[in-house]
Amino acid sequence: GGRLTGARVSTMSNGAEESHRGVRFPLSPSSALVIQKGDITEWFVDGSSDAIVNPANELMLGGGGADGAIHRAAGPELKAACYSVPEVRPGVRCPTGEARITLGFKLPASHVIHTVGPIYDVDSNPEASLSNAYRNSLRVAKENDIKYIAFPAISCGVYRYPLDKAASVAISTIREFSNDFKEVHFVLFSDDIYNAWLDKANELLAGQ
Ligand code: AR6
Repeated sequence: GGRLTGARVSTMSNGAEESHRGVRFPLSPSSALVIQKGDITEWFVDGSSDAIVNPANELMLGGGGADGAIHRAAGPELKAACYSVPEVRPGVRCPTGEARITLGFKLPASHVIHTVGPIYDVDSNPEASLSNAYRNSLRVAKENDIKYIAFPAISCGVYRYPLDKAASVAISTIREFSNDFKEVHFVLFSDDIYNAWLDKANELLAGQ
């Protein structure tokens, strides 16, 4: 599970709390951002309405990276559910910056929110597109009464978004929803991304 219960916790001078589960930054009295290393396909919060976010492509029928791992872990029902999402134009089920929700099937999380980040070198406004991908994922989650949500580093793999810039967009967009979720998690696959996110959160959220 992704929750911090039972963890050994130490409070840092900027108000963040660190434990073996990652680092927790308060966003409001009832909400926190949690940054942790790990595999997003394993993330869930016991007994709660939870969702993981899938960094997909516009066709929404699977791919490499986290998308491939999520589809493998969810089983073939996920691809069938994605196939049922109507195309908005040929080959496009989810335009860049938008989000769609399905169930999680064999995943431990109950829902998957599929979003499409920008291809950094191709998109005419990658910052706006990445911000929209986070914002629309959170909107769809809110509409579905999800209280715990986990993101990977959208666009930071195959789509080659620079890590420091991506961390800045991710954390500042999540801040817009500081009263809407109990916990927003980043589950990050590698040390370089985890460290980029922690540095940015310390810069943007210190002492809140
Ligand atoms: N858990 C958490 N993070 C992961 C996992 C995992 N299991 N696997 C990879 N990552 P990417 P994008 C990290 O490439 O850049 C797909 O083919 C990875 O290290 O998955 O948005 C889609 O179908 C990286 O930091 O997504 C699209 O065509 C981050 O997740 C395209 O790739 C995102 O990397 C989307 O590219």
